Amino acid sequence: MADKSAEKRIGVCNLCEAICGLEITIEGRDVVGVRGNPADPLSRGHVCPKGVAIGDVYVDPDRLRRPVRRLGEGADARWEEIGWDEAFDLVADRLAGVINEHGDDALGVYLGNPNAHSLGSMTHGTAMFKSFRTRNRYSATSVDQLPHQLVAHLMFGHQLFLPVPDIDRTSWFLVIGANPMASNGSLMTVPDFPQRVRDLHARGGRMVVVDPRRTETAKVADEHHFVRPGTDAWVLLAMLHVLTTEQAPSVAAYADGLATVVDLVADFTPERAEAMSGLPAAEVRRLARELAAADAGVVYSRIGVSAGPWGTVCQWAVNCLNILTGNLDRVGGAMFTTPAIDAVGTGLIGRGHHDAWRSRVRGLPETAGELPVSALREEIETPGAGQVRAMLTVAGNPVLSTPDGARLDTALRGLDFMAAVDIYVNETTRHADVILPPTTALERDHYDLVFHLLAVRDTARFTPAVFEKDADQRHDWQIFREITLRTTARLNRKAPLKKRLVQRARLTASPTFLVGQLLRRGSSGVTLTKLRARPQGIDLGPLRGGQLPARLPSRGKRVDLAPDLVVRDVARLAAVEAPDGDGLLLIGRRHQRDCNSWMHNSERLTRGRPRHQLLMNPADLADRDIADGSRVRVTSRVGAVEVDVAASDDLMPGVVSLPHGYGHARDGVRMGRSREVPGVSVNDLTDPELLDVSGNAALNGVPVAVTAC
Ligand SMILES: Nc1nc2c(c(=O)[nH]1)N[C@H]1C(S)=C(S)[C@@H](COP(=O)(O)OP(=O)(O)OC[C@H]3O[C@@H](n4cnc5c(=O)[nH]c(N)nc54)[C@H](O)[C@@H]3O)O[C@H]1N2
Ligand SMILES: Nc1nc2c(c(=O)[nH]1)N[C@H]1C(S)=C(S)[C@@H](COP(=O)(O)OP(=O)(O)OC[C@H]3O[C@@H](n4cnc5c(=O)[nH]c(N)nc54)[C@H](O)[C@@H]3O)O[C@H]1N2
Ligand code: SF4
Ligand SMILES: [Mo]
Repeated sequence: MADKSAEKRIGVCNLCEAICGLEITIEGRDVVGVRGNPADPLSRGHVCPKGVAIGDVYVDPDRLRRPVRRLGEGADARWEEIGWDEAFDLVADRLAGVINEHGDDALGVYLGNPNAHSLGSMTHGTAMFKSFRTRNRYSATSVDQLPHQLVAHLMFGHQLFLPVPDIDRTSWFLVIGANPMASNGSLMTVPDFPQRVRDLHARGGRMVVVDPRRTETAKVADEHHFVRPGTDAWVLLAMLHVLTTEQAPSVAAYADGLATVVDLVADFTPERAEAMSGLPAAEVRRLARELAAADAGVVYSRIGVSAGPWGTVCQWAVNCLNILTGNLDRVGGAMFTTPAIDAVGTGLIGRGHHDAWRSRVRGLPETAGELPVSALREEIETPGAGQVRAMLTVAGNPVLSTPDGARLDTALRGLDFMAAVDIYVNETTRHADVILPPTTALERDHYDLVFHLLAVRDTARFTPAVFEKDADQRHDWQIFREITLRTTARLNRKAPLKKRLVQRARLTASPTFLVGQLLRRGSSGVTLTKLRARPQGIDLGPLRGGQLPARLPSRGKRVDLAPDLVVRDVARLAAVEAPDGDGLLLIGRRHQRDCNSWMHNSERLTRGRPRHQLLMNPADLADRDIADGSRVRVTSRVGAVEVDVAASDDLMPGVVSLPHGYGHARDGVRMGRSREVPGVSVNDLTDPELLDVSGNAALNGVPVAVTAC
């Protein structure tokens, strides 16, 4: 095609939380170039290999563009394209049928990670889920950041009032259980992490990493300490112990419960932390003192800790460390964003609640209306009133992403009906009777309602769709609207007419229209017109300190340093006397070129050295007479997998690591994907019985045995 037909468009990457601005070169319907947009005030030109591959999703011949209905089962399954109207009616008939016959809770829903990255899902998906009054609501939250949300709700009064590390101005940065060099940050929207670390060093700042693996982040840090998986709580509480015993602790006048915190950590000495975690007591003391002495310091922890056995206690301790050292709400510390659309302050997202009801079979508590996904399998399989008989999954793949996925895989076969809103036939959606595929990132308008809330700088950006959708495609918000309206119309128990009319009006307004309205409710002065004129984004400046207590969402504008739930769980922690067993502990791993369980269809992302292997310390291999590169059998309480092993000094002795999101060929069926990718699913080993007090899965620190095959 002639060069002059190439056009440049500004787009955005939705493949991780860094939300990089992109400059996309297109020729007709083809993406011919993707680069970071240097004019973007947040991402400043950054792009990673995944962002460069975003066009691969758009052109992928395996991607679904029209609804499909499944004929046959398992290896014999065939998919037949059907019309949208027929698909919507079929889904609505069957969902309403199950609800009418068996009650609201007979419908289970699961929301996957890409929902957070779609505007239409935030504006319309939420309304759809509300219209189903089921208690069987599940999402990737409970294999991820649930402890962060629960702690924010308990301490600050809102589940998404989350402090963000002010990485651009801090001088001392402690990273526990996160690998932003691979993940590009999480609950910290931080495009171009590598450059920001270089800047930190140039200012004379330090970064310390605590992780059972010497990760890519550890390698660019000033120091790295190994920690035994699942034992960070002892380290963090010992740091609090040092802070509260070496100086008279004080906190801002708006915080309650300091005396309780001091009591709680009294017995958590650095020596005890060393015995549990392997991190030397002298180092624990030094880290606490350095944090206290730093001009501006911040402790940051993520999924290595939140998806561990003590995620809630750990996130609470992280907040306490930042608060007791005066670093909360302070420049260079843990700060709160001031987004143009404040989903917290405006009540767009509810403040949250906990344990208002429990799961039917195991009695696990809900949080903010969701049950732990570790309970989903048993809620499908266990007969009785409230049993899940139909499922709706949206942008999710729980067979690969939640504990004991293999059993969930089997359980899904027993459903009366399943529908999925997804762009692929994946390991989960292959069980659906109908799949409804929405448009993808390049075909839809975007304003980020979630990740501006969590960003290291306040900015606002609206990116119109790069490509217009085909007439026979649907946006996700249109799919949510149709499912909601057609299903609720078929329910025996109808909402009052007025409520239904309001619902219809809300669902009919487009996400873009709603963004305009929401912007007008804020005080930033940013409007949709201004954003359309500057698609690279509008800079609203660095994070602002000194916002508390005015911005606190809690009633009474107080911080609760010692929520009851945490106090009780610290007592449970205190009763643990010694690390149990001396077997191997399994942890997860992310790679820069992976994207949870999808994107393996992109040839440019999957080429290169294989990265699906079980990583294991050479000493642990030698102990078991296992050769580097051979095949091994990994066994846990729930299952076993066979996989290639690779020796790595980067792993702490006693720890092995597998990435999640692999293991695509199940029962010899290769799903709707044409590319073959080696590897197994780590979640065939993780255990739904291993839970944090919040109900979040403890995916890290799973006891396993490794033997030669
Ligand atoms: N052992 C272990 N397990 C883990 C983790 C771990 O660290 N270790 N991490 C956990 C975490 S943090 C997460 S977030 C979960 C993720 O787990 P899930 O959210 O369950 O799964 P994803 O792999 O993100 O799958 C997303 C699906 O959405 C589809 N999709 C992509 N874009 C769109 C879109 O725009 N619209 C729609 N409708 N569908 C789309 C893709 O085809 C894919 O099938 O995995 C968790 N599982
Ligand atoms: N390239 C890429 N980027 C991604 C994703 C992806 O799949 N690929 N997924 C996105 C999603 S959904 C999320 S939630 C974020 C997550 O972002 P991160 O939290 O940064 O995720 P990970 O890279 O898995 O880092 C977790 C780290 O915890 C360590 N760890 C494991 N167990 C323990 C423990 O017990 N204690 C301590 N201290 N550390 C431990 C692991 O070794 C690992 O280095 O990444 C996002 N970004
Ligand atoms: S860092 Fe994240 S948002 Fe940025 S290009 Fe890569 S995947 Fe996309
Ligand atoms: Mo996640």
